[in-house]
Amino acid sequence: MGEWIQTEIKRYMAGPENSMEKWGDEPAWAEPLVGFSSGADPLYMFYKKDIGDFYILPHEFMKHKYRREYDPSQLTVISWILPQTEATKQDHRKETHFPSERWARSRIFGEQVNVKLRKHVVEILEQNGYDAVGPMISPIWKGATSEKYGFASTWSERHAAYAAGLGTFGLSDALITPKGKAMRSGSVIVDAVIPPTSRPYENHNEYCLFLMDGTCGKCIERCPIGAITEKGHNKVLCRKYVNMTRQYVPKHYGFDGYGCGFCQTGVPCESGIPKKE
Ligand code: B12
Ligand code: SF4
Ligand code: SF4
Repeated sequence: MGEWIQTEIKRYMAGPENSMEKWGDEPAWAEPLVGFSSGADPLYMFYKKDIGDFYILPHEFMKHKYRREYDPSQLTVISWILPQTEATKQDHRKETHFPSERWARSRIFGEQVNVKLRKHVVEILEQNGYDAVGPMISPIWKGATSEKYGFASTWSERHAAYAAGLGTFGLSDALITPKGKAMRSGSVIVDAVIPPTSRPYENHNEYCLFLMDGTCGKCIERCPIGAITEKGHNKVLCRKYVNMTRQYVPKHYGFDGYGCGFCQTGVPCESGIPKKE
């Protein structure tokens, strides 16, 4: 079943829905990575405890949609990584203050593709007799503030991807995956048991050169507002900067959009797991 889902996600992303909505049929995303974690993985309970009580567990999302109880061990969280394309990364590396058009398009039209993919995965699973829910398209997903981590929400796509063996967190907070951290992610929960993908790491910061060895720190230099320091990522400054681009994007590219993500391009972990020098 895992293979079927993986093939279906890749097939959908190779089709016409994966679009920048400009430049002919240019895709918004490169080929996805897919991983699985169990709904009973102790990490999910850890997230609720560590991030905040508002965090919603996989079986709670299912219960809300179908109005019945689920055994967490009979659920699987399907996670995917949508890597930025070479064209987007190339354009964005050159920028230092405002998002390139491709980056801003992947934020808006690319996230619309991500939403359609969540809906598509739910739909094919339901058609095949399974219950399924996309946390980010569930009415109970919302933003929230964590006492420990500041801006957060009731479901974090990156934490699900971490549980599914798809990557570890870096100094900038972004998830570094085998296809790098220039990416967006998504997930869907299903009432089926799919063998979990193994996690080839023990530590949640294992792929970040700075957090493991004190080297690199290139994302600190890439951030135009000093939101990343040796102490980590300042989300308040970051959000301010990202919001500031809401004027630039419509004025220069002609659509309602925004974005920043300089810390995700032009850095050693942009397109893969960085190697020690
Ligand atoms: C709120 C939010 C923001 C906030 C706060 C970001 C944040 N760090 O949480 C602001 C406005 C600042 C923001 C900015 C951006 N965002 Co945003 N945002 C979200 C959103 C909606 C929710 C995130 C959330 O719930 N976080 C929960 C908190 C707890 O996460 P955290 O603080 O990072 O978690 C730390 C702890 O858990 C800690 N930790 C401590 N002990 C342990 C132990 C273990 C075992 C683990 C696993 C972790 C852990 O490590 C983590 C990282 O340091 C998600 C969508 C989603 N639902 O996931 C997108 C999301 C995080 N954003 C995304 C993107 C792309 C961006 C921007 C690049 C904007 C843009 N598009 O141009 C910037 C980049 C900021 C950055 N440096 O990463 C992507 C991230 C992709 C990636 N490569 O990692 C997401 C996942 C959207 C998506 N669908 O892909 N965002
Ligand atoms: S650029 Fe370097 S310091 Fe920053 S997250 Fe990537 S590996 Fe870590
Ligand atoms: S998204 Fe932009 S403002 Fe936020 S940390 Fe990255 S480079 Fe800095």
